Amino acid sequence: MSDCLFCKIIAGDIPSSKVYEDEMLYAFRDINPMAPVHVLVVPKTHIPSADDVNAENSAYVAKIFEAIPKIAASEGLTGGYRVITNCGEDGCQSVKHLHFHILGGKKLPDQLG
Ligand code: DGP
Repeated sequence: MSDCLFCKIIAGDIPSSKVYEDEMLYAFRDINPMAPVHVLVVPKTHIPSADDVNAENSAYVAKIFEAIPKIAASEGLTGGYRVITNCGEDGCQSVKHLHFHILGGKKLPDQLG
């Protein structure tokens, strides 16, 4: 989608710090890290949010969840990590392209803010 920030990052039109890439997904460092390791994983097709996952596009989500343990291992997250997707207005989703945050590298708070 031409006006989507993450589509522009995937296309290389906006620079990013790449962590992992394959034919279906792209992973890069969050510009505003909330933990020592903060990686965003996005599908290489424009899915607006988790609310838009369906039988036609769920293979992207499956591939993302296959990649997450590899990314976590390559980032040294041996003690565990958190995977988050914010969805919609109440979920405080700011970028309307499905993305999964991988957060780790320290003991994370166990409460929602
Ligand atoms: P969310 O609030 O779940 O929609 O998270 C969007 C994340 O995207 C937020 O943690 C900051 C990150 N972000 C926003 N713009 C950019 C950017 O231009 N580059 C990178 N690397 N991350 C961005």
